Amino acid sequence: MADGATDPRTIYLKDYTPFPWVIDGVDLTFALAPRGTRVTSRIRFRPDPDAPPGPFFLHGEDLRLIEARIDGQPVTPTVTPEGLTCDVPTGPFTWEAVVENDPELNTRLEGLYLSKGMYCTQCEAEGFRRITYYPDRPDVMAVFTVRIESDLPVLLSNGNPEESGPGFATWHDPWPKPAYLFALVAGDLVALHDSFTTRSGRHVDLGLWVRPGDEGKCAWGMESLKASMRWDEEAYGREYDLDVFNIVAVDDFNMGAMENKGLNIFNSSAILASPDTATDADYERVERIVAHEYFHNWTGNRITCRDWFQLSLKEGLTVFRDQQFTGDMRGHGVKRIGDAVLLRGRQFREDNGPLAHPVRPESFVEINNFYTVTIYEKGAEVIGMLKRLVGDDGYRRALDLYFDRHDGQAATVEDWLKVFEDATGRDLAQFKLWYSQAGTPRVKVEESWEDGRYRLDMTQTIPPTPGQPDKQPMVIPVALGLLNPNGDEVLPTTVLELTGGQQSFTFDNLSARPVPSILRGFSAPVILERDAPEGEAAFLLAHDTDQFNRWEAAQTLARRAIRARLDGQAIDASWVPSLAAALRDDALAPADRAALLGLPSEEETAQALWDDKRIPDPTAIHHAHEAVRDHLAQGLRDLLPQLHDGGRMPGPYSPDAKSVGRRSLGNAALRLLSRTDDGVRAAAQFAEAADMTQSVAALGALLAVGRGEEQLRAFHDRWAQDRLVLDKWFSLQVGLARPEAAVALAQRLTQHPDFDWKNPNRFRAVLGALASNPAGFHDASGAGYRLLADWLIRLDGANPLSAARMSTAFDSWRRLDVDRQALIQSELGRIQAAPGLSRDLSEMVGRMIG
Ligand code: 0A1
Ligand code: ZN
Repeated sequence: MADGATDPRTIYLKDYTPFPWVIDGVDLTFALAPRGTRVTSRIRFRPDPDAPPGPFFLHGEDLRLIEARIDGQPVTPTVTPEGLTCDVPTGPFTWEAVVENDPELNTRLEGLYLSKGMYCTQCEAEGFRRITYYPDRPDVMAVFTVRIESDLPVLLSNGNPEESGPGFATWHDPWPKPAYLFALVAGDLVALHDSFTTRSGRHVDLGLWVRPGDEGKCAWGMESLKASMRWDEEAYGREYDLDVFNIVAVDDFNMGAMENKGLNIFNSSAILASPDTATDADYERVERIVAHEYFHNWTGNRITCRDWFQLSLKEGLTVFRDQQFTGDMRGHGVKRIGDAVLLRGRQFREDNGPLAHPVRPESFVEINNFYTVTIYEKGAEVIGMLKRLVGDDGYRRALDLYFDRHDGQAATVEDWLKVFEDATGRDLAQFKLWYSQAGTPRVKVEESWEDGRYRLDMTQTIPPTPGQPDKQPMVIPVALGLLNPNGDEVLPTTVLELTGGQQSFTFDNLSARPVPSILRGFSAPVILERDAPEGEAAFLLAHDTDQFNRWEAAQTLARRAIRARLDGQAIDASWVPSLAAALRDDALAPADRAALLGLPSEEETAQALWDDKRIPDPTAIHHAHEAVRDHLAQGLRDLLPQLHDGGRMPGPYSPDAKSVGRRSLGNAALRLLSRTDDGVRAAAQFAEAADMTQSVAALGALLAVGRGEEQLRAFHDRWAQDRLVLDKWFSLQVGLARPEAAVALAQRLTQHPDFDWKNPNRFRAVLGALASNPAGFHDASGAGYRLLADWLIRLDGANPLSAARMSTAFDSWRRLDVDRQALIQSELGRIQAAPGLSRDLSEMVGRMIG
């Protein structure tokens, strides 16, 4: 890793050694208090006959050790800031400790903390060591029994409830688990209760716990949970394995949610939804994250990771599973398009910058910095490729074997690939490079046609990344279809396996030169380089049978239009008519048509320019995108009103896929319409809106054309008491602000009485939204950089994990002009020099500076 080599705190995959003891049981008692929560632990250790002996070391951070005993006898361990060591007997022994910590002072939101009077934990990745002394590593799995003492009415932990009475409750989790899956919640909470019967007949009590007042926002989360439970049984044969499953919503949370065994804890933004407060996108996000966390019960919890280098083993696989689920629920075509947009916008950026790392990193300083789009989304892509290569049946056999062979274990990427080799007989030695080589492969395709023979010559190159100057060719599944010039498909989708640096594929007996549809379904996370002949994209937009590539053709045309504007050239006159024809095609679902209206992001344009050895100017890119939108709005003027009207639906709000699709097409049309109608339709929609989807879409359409002041005020007044909606109020205006106004606005909003910088959602709603407004953030004055750096330094003192995550906004600095580079470098230097900088943020800045 870039800077890993020089940081003495670096941890390496190659240094893995097993823990020398096995744990036969853990008993924990929590006497909860805002300050001085007492945690009493009783842990039964036994030497592991399979592991080499070593020193007895327990992790522990920011704890006050009150007393420690071994087999009942007081001991005096050697305590350091990272943990403790102690002389222990050679045989089995019982360790007991009493420690104290202060949830009220915990602003990091790792370990045990208080959020609005509610006790809550977050232990992944290394938070348990902030609760008590423990071998806090994922390969140490144990059965936990937990007693919670508190006057709060609701006391929850993992597993099944045992006893409870006034002021206490006990929980027992029969499934051995690593400490990162531990959870505890205590608060004045109310629940939506439901139940689920597994296919083998186990009755499971389901509870979704929220703060009083949020009861009305639970139904969708519960529906999503039941759908996920059913789906995992049907698609993977996986049943739930406890008597209860609880979900808790918490307002202060660093990430989306956490898969603690039997007690998932959610950022309230990822679980609460009601028609008047949540948009279609929020509903989809709730459904996806509920599924993701639930699916972890098998991929992550029953089978966990040997060490944190294997993080993608659970995350890549669980993302892949949630993608399959969402595809089944909402349509595979749109889902794949959404995933590709995310991958290109964020993962390709990461892969091609200073933070690039393999799906399985080889070193890290702070593991929290590796919960990345590469580990998650590229990790999921790697599994998608594996499935494409071995086929659906092979995939299912391999997964059955995986669950069979590794249930109850802490596994590795090697274990994972081995089940595929054993179940399918395929050699995956070369495929494994996807786990060790960082960087986005580029596949160059050239074609030739002679005597009825069509040939595709493919070349793959993988650019150098930090610490990896040279790369070997990988296995790249390239899904291909061929079309006749009349539009008929002559070769249905076929997966070509590109394994060499250069390789040719030939197709015989064709009556005419075909039109290729390459990388169908985005069959591999690569960048396709090809000089397509004139007219090909428009042809594919009209005829391709592959939904993804039909969309891709529209993207290609849009990219060309953007490029033309950037270079001061005229936009191809055939673009709008060919797009209009597709938009009129009633055979295409509204959701698919909405996707066709989406332009590539400004970030994607910047990447493409950089690939062409040009220096992207965020301001110029923004203006080119705006001009292209104006051009579209003009060209589609006659069609847009009817598309917009189609999104208006009578009756109560429903988040089903069909309704969402109609609204998304209607609102995509509205966005464009507002450029030519003085915002009249958007203002009307805002005034009439009966749900948050229509309201936010209208407000966004107004803000995007520099209007909406009055509506913004009304929106704030109406929703001043709703934290989640207020987050939207903050982020919408910053994200859509004109480039020259964005920084000043963000700055002003950080002074707003509702700006609560210690709440990660609110911090992100302002500073994250600024970073997502590239032309605003990259304002040539450097004011955006300064504002973000100021706030990162401040946030780092309270919440290093979130500060480090947000710092990635700077990771594209090398592709900017020298003036902007100098401005960012000076801000990164300023952060680096800040006194008491966290390990989290210093690692990120170090890697970015390189
Ligand atoms: N495993 C969770 C992600 C997660 C990671 C770290 C957290 O806190 C530091 C919280 C959640 C998931 O994949 O959903
Ligand atoms: Zn996950």
